[in-house]
Amino acid sequence: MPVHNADIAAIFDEIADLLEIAGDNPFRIRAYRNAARTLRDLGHEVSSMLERGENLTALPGIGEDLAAKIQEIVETGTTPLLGKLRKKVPPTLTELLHLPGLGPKRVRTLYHELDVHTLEQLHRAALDGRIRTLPGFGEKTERQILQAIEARARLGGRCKLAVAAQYADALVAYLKQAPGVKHAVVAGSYRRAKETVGDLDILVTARPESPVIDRLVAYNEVAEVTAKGETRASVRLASGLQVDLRVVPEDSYGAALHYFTGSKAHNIAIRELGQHRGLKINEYGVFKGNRRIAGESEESVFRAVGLPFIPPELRENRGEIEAAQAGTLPKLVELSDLRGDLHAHTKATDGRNSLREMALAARERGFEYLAITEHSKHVTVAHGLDVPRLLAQIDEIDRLNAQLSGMTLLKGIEVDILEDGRLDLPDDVLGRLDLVIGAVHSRLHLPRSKQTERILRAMDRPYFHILAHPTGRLIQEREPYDVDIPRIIRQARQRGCFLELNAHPERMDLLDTYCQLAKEEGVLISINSDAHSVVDFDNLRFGVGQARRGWLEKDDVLNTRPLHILRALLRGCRRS
Ligand code: DGT
Ligand code: CA
Ligand code: CA
Repeated sequence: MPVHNADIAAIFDEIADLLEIAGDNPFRIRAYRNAARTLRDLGHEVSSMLERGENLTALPGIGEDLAAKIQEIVETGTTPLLGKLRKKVPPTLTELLHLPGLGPKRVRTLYHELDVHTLEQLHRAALDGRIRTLPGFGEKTERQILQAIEARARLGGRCKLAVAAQYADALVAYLKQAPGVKHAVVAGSYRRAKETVGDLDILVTARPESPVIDRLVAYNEVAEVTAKGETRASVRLASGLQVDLRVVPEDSYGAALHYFTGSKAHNIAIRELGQHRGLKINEYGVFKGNRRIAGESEESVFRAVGLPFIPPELRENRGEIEAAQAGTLPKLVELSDLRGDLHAHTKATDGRNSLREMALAARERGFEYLAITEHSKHVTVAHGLDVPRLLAQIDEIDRLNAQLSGMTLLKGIEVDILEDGRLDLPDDVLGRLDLVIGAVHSRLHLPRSKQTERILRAMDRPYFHILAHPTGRLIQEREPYDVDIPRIIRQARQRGCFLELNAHPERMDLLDTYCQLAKEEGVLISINSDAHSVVDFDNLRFGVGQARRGWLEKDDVLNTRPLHILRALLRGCRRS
């Protein structure tokens, strides 16, 4: 089985986790974490680099020792160090480490004092009220732990969209190589750009004799075949992702694509529309009696029930059918509408690339502008900027802008919103920037009224343009803060400022339904990558997907504006 960068990164992360629990040297732990990140961000497979005889130490953060470990993993699938560490600490403890509020020290205490080393045991201990009795834990921590475990259980085995995309792209390309295959596409929640997917529903059109099902079963990442028939198969990949494959004849393509794209609620509503017209709709076509009247394309299916084409992201039966009937479907924003990105980090804080590298990569993508928005000093883990370092970066941006043609760097900051709603840097400094993004990174568990008040107060400061990742949730890791988003959206409208849709795969924050609300209130959304390296701009694709699920059009999105209009809009949110 081939070893992908993601597999090696997962091993390094686990090593780092186990070292942390064992109380190892922080520098060593950091080295493994950085290497994991390097591997995940890399645009090509290290296994191919090794095949070509290239030296891995050329990669950032990879020294001799790590290069040797990578080689070992590529050759054998693992490294003895992992086995050694797993003997020292129960490997299930690493799962606990990823719960909010649980650092290595607390995980060690749970293990030694309560003999807790699995999530289930932790859940049990929290339910029994045993955790609050431990030194340094308390009732609040216990409640947090309980909530986090329950949030995780609700999400079950779902996979983040950006992660699913890595597997989907490779698998579809592979299936297309089977003889007799015409179309191969991923339908289901994936095509609707849901933030997480339960499985991949792959639809293939092929000649009846095509060996495409055998080809799927022979895929080298298949771990288990759960069903196999003439026209369908289900498998589980080594990554845990489930795949359903359906093969239909070419003339059913549209009907099958519509059916398997869903959502189920949308399908049922469309089928009812058909019934009123005396039509039967299924995955093979649209039928009047025994005669097939449509189904070769999705358009033909919609046309048969008197509707225009409805984009997949809208198919949730949340008003799209009524809008289609009324002729008021939105013309959804597209990736190519974005003229720039308003949230990015560099090496100066926790990013991986230099200012120049980020600027050149943005220009390469055809961006007209890129805002550099480092963390402020309050975020010490990210080495946030204080005033002198920010001023130095402002000068550096001025110098770079003077040299660059065709792309403008905007001077920004992702400034921390402190607990009382003040910002982490003084107004006279913020006033020198093009753009101030405010973000909550601490005290995430304030009661709803306090958390809301804190953010509203920050939005009232003289320099405040965009609220970053408004709900603070991390998919499958952390629930949103308890905060009144509708109230914040109304305040943004009054103040003329903006909300971010953060396209980082773990965030995808703002949620689609709130995007819709912002649109109704006339508050523009900025679709930002929150890039920490040049490859992160790729994530904008998923941010746009989420924006489309939120019914956003080009004009509803701040960073579709040309630079001079953007500047005017930013000036519009200044207050004396
Ligand atoms: P997921 O996988 O949980 O993220 O969500 P989906 O929407 O991909 O759901 P999935 O994989 O169970 O099924 C794929 C599509 O197949 C679904 O979106 C609509 C269609 N479908 C599945 N079951 C039914 C059904 O009972 N009735 C109808 N009308 N459509 C169905
Ligand atoms: Ca699915
Ligand atoms: Ca499925």
